[in-house]
Amino acid sequence: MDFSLTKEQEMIKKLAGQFALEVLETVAAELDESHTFPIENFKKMAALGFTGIGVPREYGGTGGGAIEEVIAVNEFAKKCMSSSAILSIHLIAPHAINKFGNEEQKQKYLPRLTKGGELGAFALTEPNAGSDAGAVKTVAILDEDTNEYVINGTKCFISGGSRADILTLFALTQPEKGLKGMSAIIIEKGTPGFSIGKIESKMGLAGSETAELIFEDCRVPASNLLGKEGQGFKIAMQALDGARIGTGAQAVGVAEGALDLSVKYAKERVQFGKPIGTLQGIQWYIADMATKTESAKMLVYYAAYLKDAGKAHTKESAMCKLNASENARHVTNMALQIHGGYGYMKDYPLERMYRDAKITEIYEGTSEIHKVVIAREVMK
Ligand code: COS
Repeated sequence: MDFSLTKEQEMIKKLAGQFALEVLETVAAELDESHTFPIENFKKMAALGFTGIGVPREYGGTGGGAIEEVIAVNEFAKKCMSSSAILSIHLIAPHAINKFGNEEQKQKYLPRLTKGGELGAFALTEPNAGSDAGAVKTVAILDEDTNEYVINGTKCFISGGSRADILTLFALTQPEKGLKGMSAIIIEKGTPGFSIGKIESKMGLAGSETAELIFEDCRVPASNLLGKEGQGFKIAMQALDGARIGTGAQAVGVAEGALDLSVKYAKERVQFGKPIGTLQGIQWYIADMATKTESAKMLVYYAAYLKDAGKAHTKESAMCKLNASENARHVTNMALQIHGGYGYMKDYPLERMYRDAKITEIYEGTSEIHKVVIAREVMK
């Protein structure tokens, strides 16, 4: 068993770490304060090849797979969770098109979503279809005269949805069949009948815009169907199996960032005449944080390895996301505690990291849903 990274993976780690330090960290607090989506930084990610990870070079991507995605997302999250979420969530669209799209769709959309710097989004959730993703009500009915789908419905909580250029939308093409009548459709920004509704004000992850998307008699060519009619739910589930590894990588990253800051602070902060890091109470915190983070990381890498090896990874992706997200909440909480009053102040990044970490227990499927998925897989 070899745990070392390849030369190329080491290079990605170095580049991502440098970019996170020099570009992402400098704006992290400001994005959080101003609730601004860092579109310019997203373009820079594209120029460096991060937005094409997992997409073959012939379609404008940078190759690699889940391991490379984990490395980049993880490095970004150490410094700015919003930016890491933006990359991780963006990648769902090109990965879904790469896996389920036909040749024409791949050639049309992938170069734009990779080196082209266009943003992708994944539009599944609706007001009454959150954990119960199969309860989607948005419809896409084929108009046989024009060979277009006519889409009507509302999506909510769509990360990056207000900024996305190309979205994978999940809608019922045969509503009478329920989730078996769900299909995946590619839709572009600016399509008549597609508008942006409410932009949410959130507890954390403020740099990643979360939006309501409204479809009113929105027409898209039938050729935008991704995969086959009725395959939509399975496409969504498989896309989430991959995306949850990315969320695990975000969670590990924010925990590592919080641990790094805590170690530094514990060495520098003097109380009772000595650095607080010499106190056993603080050392126990640090030991717990490091152990939780390292074990979470192992599970994330294992799930990524399985995905890249083309092996089943539904269970491991759910496990790594469940474990890493709960760990991130614990670790950022302990880090905040070590920093005491300073941790609670906005002058320090800990309170932001704590708020940002919380979302990893909710989006891409709640912890409770992951337990359902894991139990089903274990008891198969
Ligand atoms: N990969 C491939 N197929 C899958 C799958 C997966 N990971 N998970 C389920 N399926 C298939 C099932 O095999 C079943 O197909 P058949 O009828 O042919 O056997 C079909 O999809 C329906 O699956 P199931 O009966 O398990 O659906 P449920 O309605 O019980 O829902 C859960 C399954 C709860 C797992 C699903 O709704 C879910 O993941 N919810 C959370 C959604 C989420 O993560 N939202 C976040 C928003 S996106 S940011």
